[in-house]
Amino acid sequence: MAGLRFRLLIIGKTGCGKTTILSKACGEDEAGKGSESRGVHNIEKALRFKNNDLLLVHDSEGFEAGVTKEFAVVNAFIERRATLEDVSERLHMVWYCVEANSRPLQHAEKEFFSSKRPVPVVVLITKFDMLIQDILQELEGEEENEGLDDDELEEKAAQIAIECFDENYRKPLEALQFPPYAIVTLSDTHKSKPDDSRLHELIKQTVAALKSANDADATTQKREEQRMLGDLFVMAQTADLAAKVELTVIRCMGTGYGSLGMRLIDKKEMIDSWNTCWSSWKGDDSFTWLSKLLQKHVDLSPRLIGHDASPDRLQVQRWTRQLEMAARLEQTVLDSVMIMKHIVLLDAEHIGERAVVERLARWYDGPCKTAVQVRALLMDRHNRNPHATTGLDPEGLYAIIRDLKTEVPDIDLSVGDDGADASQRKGFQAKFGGLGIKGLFKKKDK
Ligand SMILES: Nc1nc2c(ncn2[C@@H]2O[C@H](COP(=O)(O)OP(=O)(O)OP(=O)(O)O)[C@@H](O)[C@H]2O)c(=O)[nH]1
Ligand SMILES: [Mg+2]
Repeated sequence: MAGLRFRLLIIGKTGCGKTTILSKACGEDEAGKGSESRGVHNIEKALRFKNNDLLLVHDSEGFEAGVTKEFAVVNAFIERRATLEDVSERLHMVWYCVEANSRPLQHAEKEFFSSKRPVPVVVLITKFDMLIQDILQELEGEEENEGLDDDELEEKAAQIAIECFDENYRKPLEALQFPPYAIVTLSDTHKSKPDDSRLHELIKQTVAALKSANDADATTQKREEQRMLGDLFVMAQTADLAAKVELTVIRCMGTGYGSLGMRLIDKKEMIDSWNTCWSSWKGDDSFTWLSKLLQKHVDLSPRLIGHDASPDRLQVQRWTRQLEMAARLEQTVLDSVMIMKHIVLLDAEHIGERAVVERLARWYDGPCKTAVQVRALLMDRHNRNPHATTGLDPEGLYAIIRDLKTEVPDIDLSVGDDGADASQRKGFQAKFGGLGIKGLFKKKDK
């Protein structure tokens, strides 16, 4: 996969929210133009993103209704790009954006989905929050709603918006000759901390669309290629951390169970799966440094299941030897991804601050409650079947940490003499949201 970039085309009318979605799902536009260059795009010129070497995005040229020139440009682009033999030049995915409103499906959509496309397409119904707002305003003016309080009114509006989506978009789109793989509604994408923008659903459906793009008679090589593209997209996207965690667990376990023993997991493989988070480090010895740091606080930690000094040593002695080895490997995988998750939440821009990362890893290995929980969950699973000779499958292993809440470090992670700088502080706040980050930026003791 080395050097390969995921190539995405995003189309939709001017102002429907394309640039905003890209800023959340792909990172910051390298040219830093944001929404300034609205409406004017050259579809051939791929956008790149800061600290993200895995993604190229083509933006449509103010794609408007049906038979216009732009429609022909987009069509020709897809036809040519999506059928290229060379996977690095090929178009891998189309996001077709439609702004939510109460109008029925437009001619452009009907036309677009009336021909077979040689590439998976997902429809994004954007600004769904605005549709709800419009409906809410109408409801507020209606006599029959006078007895409802604000929450009840909002709930009613949301319900009507979903019905409207079903009638105006989902059903008509699904009835077209070559419907999109999936239709995802997006809300409040422009807000820095939306309650639920559903961007993670967009990531999930995009990956599913890639994996399902094979015909029944697709060759093994083709299937493998699509699977690889799905993984590449998960690494490249910046909107769904859980997807990165899952992929990392699966990839680590894929290489881990071949020969049980005191084998350590492949840290490079693991760090690679978080690629966008580390790309700003490229070119120096960061990978080696991070690998060693993880080994020290994971593979060589006395927290490891089966350690002589651990209080549940007796329980583990009832297990088969193979199960003990498997459980230890599982714990190293989960500990590593949990540390990585915390590092990412620190803010990718500042991962270069080694002192901060090291302090965080030490915290995980010490007072962090998540680490204790991970170990307890694994112990519980295996105590149920101590005679097993194999450990958990990757999905089962991921399920152990899927619902764990992110624990915010309550230690001093500040950098430099004056504590964290303002931009780092902002990064933490954006990522951790309202999780109570007080105490993160205590000034360093002099
Ligand atoms: N209410 C609401 N507004 C949004 C949402 N997403 C984007 N916007 C706003 O819509 C406006 C247009 O968004 P852009 O992302 O620039 O749209 P675009 O499709 O890239 O537009 P062009 O580049 O001109 O084609 C901006 O003012 C955004 O803040 C959303 O989910 N809800
Ligand atoms: Mg734009």
